[in-house]
Amino acid sequence: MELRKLEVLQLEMPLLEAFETSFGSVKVRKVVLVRVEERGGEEGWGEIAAGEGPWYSYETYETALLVVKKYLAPMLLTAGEVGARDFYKVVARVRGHNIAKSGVEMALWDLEAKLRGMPLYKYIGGAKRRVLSGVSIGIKKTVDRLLAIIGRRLEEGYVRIKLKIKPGWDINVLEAVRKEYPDIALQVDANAAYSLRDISTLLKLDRFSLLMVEQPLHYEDLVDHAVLSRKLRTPVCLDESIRGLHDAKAAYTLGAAEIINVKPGRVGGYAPSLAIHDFCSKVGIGLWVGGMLESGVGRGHLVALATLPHMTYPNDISASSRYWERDIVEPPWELRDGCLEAPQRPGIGVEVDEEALRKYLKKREEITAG
Ligand code: OSB
Ligand code: MG
Repeated sequence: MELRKLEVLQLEMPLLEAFETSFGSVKVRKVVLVRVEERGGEEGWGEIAAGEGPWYSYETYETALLVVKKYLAPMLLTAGEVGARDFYKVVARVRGHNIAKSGVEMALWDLEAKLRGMPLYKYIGGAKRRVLSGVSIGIKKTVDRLLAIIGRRLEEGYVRIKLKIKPGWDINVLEAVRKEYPDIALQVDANAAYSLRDISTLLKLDRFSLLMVEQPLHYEDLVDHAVLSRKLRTPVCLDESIRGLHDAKAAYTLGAAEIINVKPGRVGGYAPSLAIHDFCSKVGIGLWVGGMLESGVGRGHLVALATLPHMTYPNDISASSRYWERDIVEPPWELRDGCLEAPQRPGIGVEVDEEALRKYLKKREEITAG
């Protein structure tokens, strides 16, 4: 395919409920969408899931916009005939900035699948249509409030609950949650809030039959995770530390993780996600798909990825109604029997709803082949 233009759209989407983690709180999600259009007029959509500030990652929605507009888009628009698989050859000079790259790369995959008339999940080798839907619950003002929210999410049908933890909001909270809900599938995510000095607290996690503990230690430290992983019975899952296949291999060699959370944004899109998937399925590291409060567009890509055969744990891919009053896609993502279903329509399989988009749109910029 040959691209005619690339657009970046900036949206502000208020979350139904503020989302608080060990690194901060978000009430209004700054969503950045990428729209690519080829010469024949077909379009593809991607999402840049960077945060507002450099807290989860060094990238922010503003650094990502800069990198897309100044480097990635000009490289792509002058590359002539390109397939989604060629993206990393075309932008090979650009180091890092995976979240920015992923937004563009995923739009190319959506477009390419549409041109072939195929649902994206089939195009990438998905093995199932229904993906298990878990929900990630932020830090709350009180434990009672948290217990009430867990109850509501279980009623809605989510198959697994993930709780954000940080020093002071951990063992006490888990004791209360397990008292009320002894048997639910439960895991925790620290977003790098602990160090090995907290080992006595971390070892107490073994009391709660958790599916896993996600990113307990520093976001760059595989060695300390390897030390912890040998001492803890609860499986260690890495999120922030895995920025690509190299990190997954290093984590495996060191014994730093039993499980990896694949976020296409963090690793740079489909090509790196597929590489990590194939490696982990070969060496026996567990996998699932994480989220970063994406709109319905980004969610479509998460669903497609989660259909891969080795994605076996429940994913952080919740229904549209968990995040937004009104999502920007038609149809919105809905939970059925604890799962979201990959659509059979071409590409990500949902349409961007222009009317809903206008409600949230702050800025739309176009970069053309010139
Ligand atoms: O660490 O998994 C995380 C959201 C933003 C940034 C980091 C994380 C998260 C979540 C939310 O846990 C998952 C979702 O999109 O529902
Ligand atoms: Mg995480």
